[in-house]
Amino acid sequence: MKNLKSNKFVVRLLMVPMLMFSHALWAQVQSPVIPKPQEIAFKQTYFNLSNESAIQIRHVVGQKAAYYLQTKILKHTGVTLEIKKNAVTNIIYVQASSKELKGNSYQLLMSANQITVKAADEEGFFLGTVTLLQLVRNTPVIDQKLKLACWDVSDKPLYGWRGFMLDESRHFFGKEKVKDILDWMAFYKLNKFHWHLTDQPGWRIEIRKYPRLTLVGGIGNYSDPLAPAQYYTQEDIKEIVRYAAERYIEVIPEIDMPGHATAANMAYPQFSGGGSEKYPEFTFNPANDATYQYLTDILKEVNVLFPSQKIHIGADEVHFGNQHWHKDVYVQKLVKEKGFKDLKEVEHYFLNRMADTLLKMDNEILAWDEVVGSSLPTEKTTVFWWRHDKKDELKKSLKKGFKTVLCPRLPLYFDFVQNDKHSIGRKWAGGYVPIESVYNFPTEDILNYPNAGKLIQGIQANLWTEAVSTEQHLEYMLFPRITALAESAWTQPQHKDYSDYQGRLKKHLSIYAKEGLYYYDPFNPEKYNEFLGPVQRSQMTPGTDELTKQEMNNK
Ligand code: TNX
Repeated sequence: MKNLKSNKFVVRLLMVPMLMFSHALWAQVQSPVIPKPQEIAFKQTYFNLSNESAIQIRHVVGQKAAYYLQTKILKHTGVTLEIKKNAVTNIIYVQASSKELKGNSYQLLMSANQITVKAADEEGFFLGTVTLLQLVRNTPVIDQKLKLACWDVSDKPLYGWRGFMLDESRHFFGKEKVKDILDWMAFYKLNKFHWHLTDQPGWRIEIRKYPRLTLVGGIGNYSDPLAPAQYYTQEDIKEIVRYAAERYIEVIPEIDMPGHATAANMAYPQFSGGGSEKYPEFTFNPANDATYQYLTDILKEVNVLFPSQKIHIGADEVHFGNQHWHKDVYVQKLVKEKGFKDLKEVEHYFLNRMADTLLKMDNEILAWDEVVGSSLPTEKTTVFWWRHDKKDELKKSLKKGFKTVLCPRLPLYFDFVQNDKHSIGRKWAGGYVPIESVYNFPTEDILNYPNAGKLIQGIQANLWTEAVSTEQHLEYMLFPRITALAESAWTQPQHKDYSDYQGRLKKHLSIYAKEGLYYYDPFNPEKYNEFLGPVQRSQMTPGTDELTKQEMNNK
């Protein structure tokens, strides 16, 4: 008896190192998933995905996700998955959740003969499916077969606003590129596409009531003022909105006002409020009633095209080009009548009137952080904090009770360079945007501001395109920083770990290489050179230190 006991003891003793050893082996299998899920554990087994596998939909809310999975698996692996009513083995179930899964949370449970996606709603199913697709795209395909490592995943997002903004006024990229970006956004669980469609060089959205906005205002771009008109027709817009919606991405248009209006003013000069020497015809006229009718008509069309019930009305940098307001008889008359102290009050008057238009259409008001000092209704307004050097504006936004999205230049402007040696793109007093700084955002000080927990909706990266004129350069600025953005927006800070992320990132760089993307490789900066497109440094006015200084003086 005694002997038996001690034998058992020896066996146990032997098992400890054996287990430790096998555990160490398994531990080397690293999850490739970005953004990192809340919980993910390796199941020490594999699922063979092939044409013999099938999908079974156990609840109607999983239907769209199942179709997305089918088509994406075909696209990326060549494997054809059928949807079957009765299949017993080697099956992917998309099934309704047990009640405990709320909102966008999902579970992905994998074993050698079945994979189950559980969620409470359509979006949750989609997000779970995306995690599975990341596993698929990180697994080699041999003869239409994949040996998928199995994981149990339980996941939900940190923030509801996981955004990316693209400026297509400065340079126009077009539908196909935008769809490509939406695909990558979906792959990284980003869910808000902020579309900057109007600015100085070009107006890019068709408005039926005012056709000259695109026919005239669409001419030119930042590199070439005479480039033929480029813009999105209303049909194009609907196509993009639909494409995004299939990926659970909401599209938010930005119609910038009262500044950055130069292109519109080329088309309809009667609504111009003039500009400054450096920024001619930069503003809409805030003292002309007809301007409000005109802009309201425009926003009414925009509202129809975008189901998000949110319109971003810019409101940034008005002081760059409102000097003419000092001389304009109508503006001066308005100032006297209303007893305004300065042009800032004129700006607020303009904003309040445009906010009325949006609120009447049941739209939310979105604007850059210049509106923090205004009296816009806090519960209906979201402020985009972008001036990283003005943390007080962020504090004020939160203090006043504005919903707030964080998108500070440093580190969330993707038109800033990502390597000190790079020169095509912005820097701010020597500061730039390496991937690690994106990963480490938001910093603790910000998260501890009063009301931060309640009012910060999420984070967003902005890609301004003064210096970005080609698809390849766009890719270079976006990849791989988009992965750090995604993890910062999705993953709880306590689960973030830069060196673990770097391991996963390497796997994603391989996907980019396979897809032929022109990406920046932070592990091997010389791999692809900074892209030297047609825009030279001397042409990048708003990106240069010259503007930086001006901005600093003005603010
Ligand atoms: C500031 S961010 C701008 C843009 C420029 C960008 C360049 C903001 C609200 N305005 O008009 O494109 O800097 O980095």
